[in-house]
Amino acid sequence: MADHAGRRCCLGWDFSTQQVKVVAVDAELNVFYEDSVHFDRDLLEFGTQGGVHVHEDGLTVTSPVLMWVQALDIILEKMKASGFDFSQVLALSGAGQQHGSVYWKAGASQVLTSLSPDLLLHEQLQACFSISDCPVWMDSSTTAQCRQLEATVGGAQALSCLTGSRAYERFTGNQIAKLYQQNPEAYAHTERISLVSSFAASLFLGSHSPIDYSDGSGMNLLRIQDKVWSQACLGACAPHLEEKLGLPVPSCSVVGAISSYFVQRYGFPPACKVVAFTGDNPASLAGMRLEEGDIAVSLGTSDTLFLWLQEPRPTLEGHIFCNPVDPQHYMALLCFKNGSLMREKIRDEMASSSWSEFSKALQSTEMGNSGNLGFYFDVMEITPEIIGRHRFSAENHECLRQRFWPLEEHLTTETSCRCWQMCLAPQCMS
Ligand code: XUL
Repeated sequence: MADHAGRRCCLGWDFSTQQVKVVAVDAELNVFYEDSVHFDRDLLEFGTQGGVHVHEDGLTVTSPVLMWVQALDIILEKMKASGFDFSQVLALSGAGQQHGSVYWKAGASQVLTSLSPDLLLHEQLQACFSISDCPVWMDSSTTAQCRQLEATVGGAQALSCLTGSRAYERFTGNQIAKLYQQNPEAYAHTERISLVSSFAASLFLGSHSPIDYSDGSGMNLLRIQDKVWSQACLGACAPHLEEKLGLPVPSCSVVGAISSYFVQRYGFPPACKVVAFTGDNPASLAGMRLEEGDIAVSLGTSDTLFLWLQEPRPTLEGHIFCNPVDPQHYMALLCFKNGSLMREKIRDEMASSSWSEFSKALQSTEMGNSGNLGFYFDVMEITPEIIGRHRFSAENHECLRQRFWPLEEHLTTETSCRCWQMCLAPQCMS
């Protein structure tokens, strides 16, 4: 028996881009158990890189939904094998990468409520999804749908005032619109659309778990002031969308008790509560106990900067989400796509895959690198919308520019110019 037997606890789950992770926390908030499954390393059969598949167009990015389910099976089995005392788990909740969407096929809820404890989840949920590859936050293939949505509600600023953000390619409403336009049959056969967070909660709940206000704010569909779906936005994206999304709930809601599958297979107590899962950034704001005036920077697969806000003033750059801790308040977020994967790539290319070599190279030049600057965007960046590697000398001359055709063609003249100005490229300042 593990040494934590009899220790009451809560479980926290993280369904992020590259892994699924669990922590067990006791009443004094001590983390006494941690485990993770890394998609690329531990689930080789799905062939992901960084947890995703980047499609040939360079813009479409997806992850297999059954990979996420199987990762959960693996962790739970590891916990069981290590003697983890599931009977002491009072409640669980979790976080998911934001914006990604899961499409449950008609009949899925029936399967969820009648799972056999003798089989693993992924063995029973094979036929439950109308599409096997889910669009995730790294996707930037929905520019046409974004422009349609903005046009419907009176422009980018109007959409931002309504939903907290202008239309962004990765935001779920635009992804749903693309699915509806390109694969109307799959859309018609979908009984429920979840975010990655509410999908993960649904597995534990044994039924469709609602989307929470905070993660729901990353869809371009939720009216962030009154926390209801915007009929105008729903109508612009796809028909019958409201019934496929269900009603959104506050992020701290208890959505129900754990499903009998987990009670019977792993020994969870039947009264174990499932608290709504939310997006990874809102969860970080809550977990870091941010207060008004604090700013947090998170360096991960995506780099983000976020803060607690009382009064939202949505603009054309960045996002306002409903606050996960206090539903009367808000949070602001900036997201950068070229985060840790980009840093690791440069480390591998320039410093023999070693951070200590990388640090040595950094220390070999004076701080500030004599004014020489480099910007590295191997995938289409979100803030600002730009791609390519750009290096500038102290005199503001571009010394090296690696272009990324055909993706650069995707940039409109207006956004390219805005990006160039941010990079201080002399040729664009004229
Ligand atoms: C936030 C965003 C990313 C994902 C990554 O808007 O797109 O930070 O949440 O997990």
